Amino acid sequence: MAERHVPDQRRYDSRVALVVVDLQNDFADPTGSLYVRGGESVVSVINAEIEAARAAGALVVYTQDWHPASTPHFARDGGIWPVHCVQGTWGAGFHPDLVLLPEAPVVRKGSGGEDGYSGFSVRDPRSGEAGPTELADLLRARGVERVVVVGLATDYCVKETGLDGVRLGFAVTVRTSAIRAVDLQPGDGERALEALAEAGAELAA
Ligand code: VGL
Ligand code: ZN
Repeated sequence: MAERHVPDQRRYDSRVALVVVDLQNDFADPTGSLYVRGGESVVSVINAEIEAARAAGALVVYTQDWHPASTPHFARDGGIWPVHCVQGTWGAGFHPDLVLLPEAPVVRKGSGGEDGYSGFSVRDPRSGEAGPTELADLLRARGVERVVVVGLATDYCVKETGLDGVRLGFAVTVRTSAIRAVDLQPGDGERALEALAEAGAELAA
């Protein structure tokens, strides 16, 4: 059963940002190369959330997994994932039903061949070297104190974005009705939520 989702406009004001994680065809379309089961079903939930944020004057930011054609993130180049979200391809594009606010920033991660699980940082899978994306600066410049995280996938990019958000000093809310898990191992999604709660993120349906 899907959880009931109530877009709550009271959650949003100018110190809150809604971060929409990787609502891209390869994850959200059943024919996508790294389809996350139920991914398409969060789009309408997220659209309602975007509208609530917009109406309250909260910033909306979209992230995109944005890989080069060849990267050690992909199994064929030594990593673990099927080829997905290659820059400029259909799979990397936003799901066609997702509401895109024209003025909203888009943060692309992984474009230099790094793993980009978190919207806040990227990491070279070979050297382990990590570096920030523009997301934290962008939020701080606007006085954002809390991020509401929605999107795909619970056990990778949603989890790492939420954990990084906490580490960087933001209050973090994860909306559990607006996320779905890859679940490479059964229970990965549940364990991700436990890790987020343990780190201090708020879990809200
Ligand atoms: C993701 C696996 C590989 C995600 C990205 O967006 O959660 N998962 N790359
Ligand atoms: Zn990826």
